[in-house]
Amino acid sequence: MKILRQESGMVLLLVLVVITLLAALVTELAFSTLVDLRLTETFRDSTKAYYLAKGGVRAGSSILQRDSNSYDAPGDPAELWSQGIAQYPVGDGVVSVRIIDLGGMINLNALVNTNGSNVNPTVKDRVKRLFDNLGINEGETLTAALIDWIDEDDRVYIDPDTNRATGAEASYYLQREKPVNCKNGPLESLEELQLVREFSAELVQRIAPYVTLYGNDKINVNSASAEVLMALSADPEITRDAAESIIARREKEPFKTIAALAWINSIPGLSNLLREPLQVTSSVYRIEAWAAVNDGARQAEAIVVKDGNQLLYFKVD
Ligand SMILES: [Ca+2]
Ligand SMILES: [Ca+2]
Repeated sequence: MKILRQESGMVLLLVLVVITLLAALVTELAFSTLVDLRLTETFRDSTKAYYLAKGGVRAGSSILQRDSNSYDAPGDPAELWSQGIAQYPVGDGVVSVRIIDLGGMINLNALVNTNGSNVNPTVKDRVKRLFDNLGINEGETLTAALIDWIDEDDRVYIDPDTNRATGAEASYYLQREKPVNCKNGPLESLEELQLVREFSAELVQRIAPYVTLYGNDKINVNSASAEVLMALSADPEITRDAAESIIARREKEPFKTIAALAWINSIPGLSNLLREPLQVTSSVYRIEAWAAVNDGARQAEAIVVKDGNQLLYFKVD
């Protein structure tokens, strides 16, 4: 019965996708017939791909809206959104869609509360541990620099644990060879991180799979990577082995409640991990869509809040 339900779910999903994409194509065709004679083939293909990629994002958000169960676990057969769409033919093009759950990543903007003044100590420790676990030196300095970049004030942050002020505010950023203003507000893109003191392009690339700029300070235990799980607790017993055991367990069956995580009794340090802010759902997702029509190819990216289908960010390249 379970397999049958999943198959009919899959058919429904594809029908939904086709309807959405055809709607995108109709819009595109109304435009392209007008300009067909005046455009080069390449530009016409690229324009068609543009609308298809946008349609792909719309299809992705429709798929996400269909997810109504009580947990979010990428890779679980019941989580149709996580299967994405690979090379789906539409008209004379193809479109692919990928939906990424951001709830298992550490939200860097949660280092500072939303009014821009108070540091969240739980997230601060988490970010520091992530740097340490990834073998990145000066985790304390990097974390403090991030806090000062995001917090609204101009005072260099003093870490209460070490009593050290290793961050940087306007006076540092304005004296740089290429002066910039200290943001004193939330990060808007991962590229922006390269402006923060001591953050190189390589470092940003290294942390990118584990961090997000959206959501709250809760981590979805159904989608967190081993690196993120290890960064959650100060307990040294939450080793890579312990994190891998949690991942192996959820691959058999996703955690439908946090209590279900507590039932695994073979993991050392689990009781300390359970004191951290955890959840089994995710609210924010990134939708990536690629479309190609002959030689024209475009890609679109959106960040959406599943509840209420709220769009936080959208870009087509
Ligand atoms: Ca779900
Ligand atoms: Ca600041």
